[in-house]
Amino acid sequence: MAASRHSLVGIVFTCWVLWLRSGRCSERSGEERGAGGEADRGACGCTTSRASGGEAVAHKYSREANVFHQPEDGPGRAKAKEEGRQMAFIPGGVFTMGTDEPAIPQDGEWPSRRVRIDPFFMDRYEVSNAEFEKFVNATGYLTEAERFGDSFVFEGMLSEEVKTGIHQAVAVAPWWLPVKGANWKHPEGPDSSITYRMDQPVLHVSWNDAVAFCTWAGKRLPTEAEWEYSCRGGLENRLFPWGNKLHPNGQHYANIWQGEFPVNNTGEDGYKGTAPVTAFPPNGYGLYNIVGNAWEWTSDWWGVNHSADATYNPKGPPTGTDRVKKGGSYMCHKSYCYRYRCAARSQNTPDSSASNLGFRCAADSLPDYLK
Ligand SMILES: *[C@@H]1O[C@H](CO)[C@@H](O)[C@H](O)[C@H]1NC(C)=O
Ligand SMILES: *[C@@H]1O[C@H](CO)[C@@H](O)[C@H](O)[C@H]1NC(C)=O
Ligand SMILES: *[C@@H]1O[C@H](CO)[C@@H](O)[C@H](O)[C@H]1NC(C)=O
Ligand SMILES: [Ca+2]
Ligand SMILES: [Ca+2]
Repeated sequence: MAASRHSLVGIVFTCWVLWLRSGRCSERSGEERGAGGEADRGACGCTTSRASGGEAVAHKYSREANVFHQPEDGPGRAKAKEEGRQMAFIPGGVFTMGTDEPAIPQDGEWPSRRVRIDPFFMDRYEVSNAEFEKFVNATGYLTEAERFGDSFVFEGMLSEEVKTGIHQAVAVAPWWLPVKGANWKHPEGPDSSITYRMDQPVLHVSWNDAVAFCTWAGKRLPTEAEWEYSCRGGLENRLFPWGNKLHPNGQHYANIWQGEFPVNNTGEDGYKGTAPVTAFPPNGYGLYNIVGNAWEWTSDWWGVNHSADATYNPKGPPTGTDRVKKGGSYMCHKSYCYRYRCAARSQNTPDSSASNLGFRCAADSLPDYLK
């Protein structure tokens, strides 16, 4: 394994230490945000205030919310499948990128700055296993995790058999384990498969793998600015793609972690692992799962020093060691990874294929086959 691939563990470690220091914590609704001072915010956006019982209400509505957006049969299903091959038009405009109230200041979420974006197209959905398989069938492409022979997997997802075979572990971040044979076709190691998850996001793809797929599809990765602009769905200064409340009307709008992190994943949003890329309501631009479900790679190099000056189609630092990923994942909980907000960001080396990394593609104009 390349040494650079350990950066994931470094990030997890930093979070873990701060998490230990700041005490355990639970979800707060968006309205409560800002009430706490800087002092109660850990590196992971951790706070010590308690939840207000919203989870119970959310549980009541989660099935309905999910069923509504996953038509089982008939024209609704056909339409969803059709849309799966399409991209959303994102009108050009000016938006406020980042935030002046960073939940995780050291991630460089701040300052807020005005950014102009040219019109472009964005995949409505995360790239699914089925789409990635089409690419692999057509090109014979071998992902980096397949070539390296391993990838990091969340312990709670592993079988006892796989776990007993692992002797190398990261003592301070025990829930991430390097698993031999884990890759996009075997997300939890050799004894797992994607057979019944073809409509779920492809995982264990590196930045290089994502670029290869998008290029093959006549597309490209979005810049971080394009990603964040499309995440916001036309809303200004909101935490999430749909607004400021995590569970408006008690409904789940994203696949993240419910329960005590990292020991008790209750799956109140309907999913303990990944959800179909068509699950949950779309945002104002018709994008699904832009936060939650799989992390999403962007094209930019990572940097945390942003000018407050207005910019036009910014592309991040000209060079670096890590690439920006956005949107958090089904593993994210506020106590540890409050990164399922549009302004939030994190990083990985381009060759990292850690378990929850996925992507979607963007394009300046629609590829011919989609017209
Ligand atoms: C990829 O190829 C395999 C073997 O020929 C086939 O079974 C599978 O359906 C193909 N996948 C897609 C998405 O076309
Ligand atoms: C997990 O959390 C749920 C809801 O809080 C609780 O009912 C359940 O007992 C917990 N399970 C474990 C193993 O702690
Ligand atoms: C941050 O960026 C500004 C210009 O955008 C530059 O003047 C300053 O030196 C940079 N600071 C660091 C620590 O890189
Ligand atoms: Ca979930
Ligand atoms: Ca996502």
